[in-house]
Amino acid sequence: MLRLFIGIPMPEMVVERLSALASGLPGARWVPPENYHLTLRFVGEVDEGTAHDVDEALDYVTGPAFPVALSGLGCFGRGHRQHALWAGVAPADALHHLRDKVESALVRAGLPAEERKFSPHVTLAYLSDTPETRLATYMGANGLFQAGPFTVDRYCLYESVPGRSGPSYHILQEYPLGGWQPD
Ligand code: 2AM
Repeated sequence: MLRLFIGIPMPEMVVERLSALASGLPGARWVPPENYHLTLRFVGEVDEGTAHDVDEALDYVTGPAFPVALSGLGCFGRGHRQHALWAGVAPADALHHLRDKVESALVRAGLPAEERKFSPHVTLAYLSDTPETRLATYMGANGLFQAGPFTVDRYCLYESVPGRSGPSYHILQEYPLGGWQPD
């Protein structure tokens, strides 16, 4: 079985900016910079045949390249149950449009529809028992983070491989954007 997701890698200049945020928060398990990405669609565990179908479906999903900027930091969870720290994405219709096309292609390929709302983000850390006061201080210093805009000219099929010090993400396939478009 393969654990798959579809995402957008971050360019080097954004990786550098994001990795500069990775300190000063007790209880944070920082995502290694090589793992930074924006998830378009989580697929989960599938067999090789389904992985092949997913790849084939994505081959038909294309569109223009588009700009994206990162804007602000946020957390999933509430109060002392905050569990993930992320960089948000400035509103970008083209990103939602691409995500919708990917979603339709996967459903056509036989995968169940995604029920969760798309909330684009780049996860920076997973938190456990981070004191609320420390998180508030960190957000006060870094919460208005901005990076980009950068051009999204491809998206990727990733495999998530579990490891002792957390998962590593491998790009299995890249799908270019901005090439020739049919009328
Ligand atoms: P996260 O960054 O918010 O943790 C690989 O695990 C990617 O898929 C991560 O970006 C992760 O989101 C996302 N992911 C993991 N499990 C998921 C799930 N059950 N539903 C949606 N996205 C998931």
